[in-house]
Order: sequence, then structure tokens, then C-alpha cells
Amino acid sequence: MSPSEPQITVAMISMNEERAVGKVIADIKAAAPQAHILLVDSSKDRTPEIAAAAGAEVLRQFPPKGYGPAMMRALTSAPGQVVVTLDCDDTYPTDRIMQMADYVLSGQADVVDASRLEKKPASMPWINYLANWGFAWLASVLFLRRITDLHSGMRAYRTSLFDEMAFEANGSALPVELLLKPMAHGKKLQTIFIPYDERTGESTLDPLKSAWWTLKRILKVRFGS
Ligand SMILES: Nc1nc2c(ncn2[C@@H]2O[C@H](COP(=O)(O)OP(=O)(O)O)[C@@H](O)[C@H]2O)c(=O)[nH]1
Ligand SMILES: [Mg+2]
Repeated sequence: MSPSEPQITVAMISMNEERAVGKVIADIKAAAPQAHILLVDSSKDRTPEIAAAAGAEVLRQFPPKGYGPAMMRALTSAPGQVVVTLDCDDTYPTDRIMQMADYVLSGQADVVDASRLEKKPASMPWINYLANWGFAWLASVLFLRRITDLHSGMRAYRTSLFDEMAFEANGSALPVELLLKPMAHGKKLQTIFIPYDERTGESTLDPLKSAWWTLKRILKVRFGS
């Protein structure tokens, strides 16, 4: 590692988040002043200009390729020993970034999952909660440890993982594989619990497609393709 290389990168993928991006980056800088901030951006609005002016490195991916390809580009482009991800929509607690990074830097974890689902959040519809709970239960049984949130966008990863193993970027539910595949390779997982606030503005997720991909990814990692 060169002396100028940061230890920690905070990486986000962004599509049309001009209302949130400035605040999110300011919050990250306050919480993790030494961190490098990286965006893979597929916006039509002013998100990339705002992010660059705030000091973030912006990699453009346009036209948009979807969540998975954007996230894999962010993870494999992140300098340093640990990359912490979060959404660019101001729904995740930036004040937990350093705690998560420290688990990796201290060698206690290779992946840290910031779970939103310690119990049912008041803002989450029951049908979503039950689906999430069911898939997390299945993964817990198959991987022999308690998993509560397969879909969190807030994670910390040891960056060397992305040299050691490949992840399937295309298709929904990449976060499922990003959590379970390192475990299947004997890597250490740490979970922290965070509060959950429903996003303002609509999500781009298609629930049935996402459920199908979630199941497919759990079984693929556990039993091979
Ligand atoms: N670069 C890029 N970012 C995306 C794309 N789709 C979604 N995002 C970003 O990915 C993050 C998660 O998306 P979001 O709609 O918040 O998903 P949700 O939290 O599951 O409802 C947000 O920061 C979005 O701006 C895409 O195709 N390309
Ligand atoms: Mg979000």
C-alpha cells in the first residue's frame, strides 16, 4: 500500500439522487474524515456534479446498467483495505461507518452486515417483512448461523475478497451473494443492527423478481450452480 492510499473507501452507487447526495457526502465526511468517497453514478440529474464538488471520486456508468453491475464496479474500484457501502438516498446511518470499518481493519471480520431487521420495523409492510424473514431463516439454516438481513445496502467488505472470488453482477439481489459467498468460503461475518427508515420516493425494486433471484442466489451459493 502506498502511503497516500486510503485505508477506507466509502462507496455508493447512485441514480438520480440529487436531493440526497450532498447531505449524504457531508455526513460521511463528518463520520469518517479520512475515508475516500467513491460513487458509481448513472444519473441524468445533477448528482455527479454535486458529488464531485463535494470531493468524491465519481465514475460514470451511463447508460445505467442496473444495481449489480454498478455495485460490482464500485467494489472492485475501491482503493484501500476496506470498502463500506451505503445507498445514496439518506436511509443508512453514516455514524456506524467507522465501527464497521474497524471490524475489518482489526481482523475480526471480512464482511460486516448492517441489518435493518432485528425486529419488524414499523414502516415495513408485513408482507415484505415475512418474505425477508423467510429467506433469512432459510439462509440461516443452510449456513448454520443467524442471518437477519440478506438485502442490506450497508456493508463493509475486506477489499481483497474481490480478488479472491467472483460475484455474478447481473440479475437482482446481488447483496444476497455478497453476503453468503464469503461465508461459504470460510470468511468471517459480523452483524450489527441499525434502525430502518423507509426511503422517501419510490424504490426501483420488483418484489417478485427480487424474491425469485433471492432464492436462486441462496441455493446457488449453498449447493453450487
Ligand atoms: N449507478 C447506479 N445506481 C443505481 C442503479 N439503480 C439504483 N441505484 C442506486 O442504488 C441505491 C439503492 O437503490 P434504492 O432505489 O435505494 O433501492 P432500495 O433501497 O432497495 O429501495 C441508490 O443509491 C440508487 O440511487 C443503477 O442502475 N445504477
Ligand atoms: Mg435505498
